[in-house]
Amino acid sequence: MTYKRILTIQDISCFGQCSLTVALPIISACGIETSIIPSAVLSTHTGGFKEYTFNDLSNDIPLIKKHWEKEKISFDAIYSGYLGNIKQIDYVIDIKNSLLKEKGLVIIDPVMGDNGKLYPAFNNEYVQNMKRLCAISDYLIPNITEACLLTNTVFKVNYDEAYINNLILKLKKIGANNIILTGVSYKEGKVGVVVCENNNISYYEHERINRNYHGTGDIFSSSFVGALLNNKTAYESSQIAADYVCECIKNTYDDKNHNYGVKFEPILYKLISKIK
Ligand code: PXL
Repeated sequence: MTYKRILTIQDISCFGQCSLTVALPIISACGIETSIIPSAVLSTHTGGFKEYTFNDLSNDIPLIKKHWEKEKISFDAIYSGYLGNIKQIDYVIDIKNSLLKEKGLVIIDPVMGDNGKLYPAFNNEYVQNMKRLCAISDYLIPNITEACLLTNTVFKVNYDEAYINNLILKLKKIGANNIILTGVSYKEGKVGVVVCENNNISYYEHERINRNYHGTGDIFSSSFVGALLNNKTAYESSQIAADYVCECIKNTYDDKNHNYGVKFEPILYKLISKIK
């Protein structure tokens, strides 16, 4: 059996069940050696908490890269999520060029916003620079908000298949290879993932659970990555990841005190059973 090594670059939100505190356990549980570069350390995520701390770790990134180059450390895949600033976008591109194995995979979740709005830390300049990172992706995993920001498209709550296909087309023009567009809903009570894999577009639809939690995008992407590196197709990986996110929301729904993230840990075994 092959044993793969991935590098994931995103922030550590010390409390809040998102970014590295979900990516590391999920990808590791999928049987992949998981190295990390924390882009920043925050006391919590930026959704719903006030006065969070933010310690930018940008200066460490080139030093870590230099050390790893000397040690001849390389990766089968690189997966980036929430980044702290524009400089870090260039660092991820640089790391891809120096530490990714030949034929290694680049998976980019262009974390910038949701529900039609940018997250508080970002601005238009960041969005413009994010396009350069998306251009080198083998797999790009935006939600509709991020897809609109990246393609200068007006965000719509109600849309049709033509609108979604146009978003996919525009993302391909930016240079993304395969696209996994999350949160696409054509019917009341349903939501799903549009997957453009090797230029074929398919759609995985499932039930919509009417509650939004932070970190579910990171859980989707991390589960997707875990499945993909276990040789599932992008469609299969999307299906597995979407089902797991639904299970995580259901596992949290009844606990009114738990609103900052989802309780993914007790049901990690459900994810693994679909992958192995
Ligand atoms: O889940 C995405 C995410 C990651 N990291 C931080 C965030 C968010 C979303 O708000 O604030 C710090």
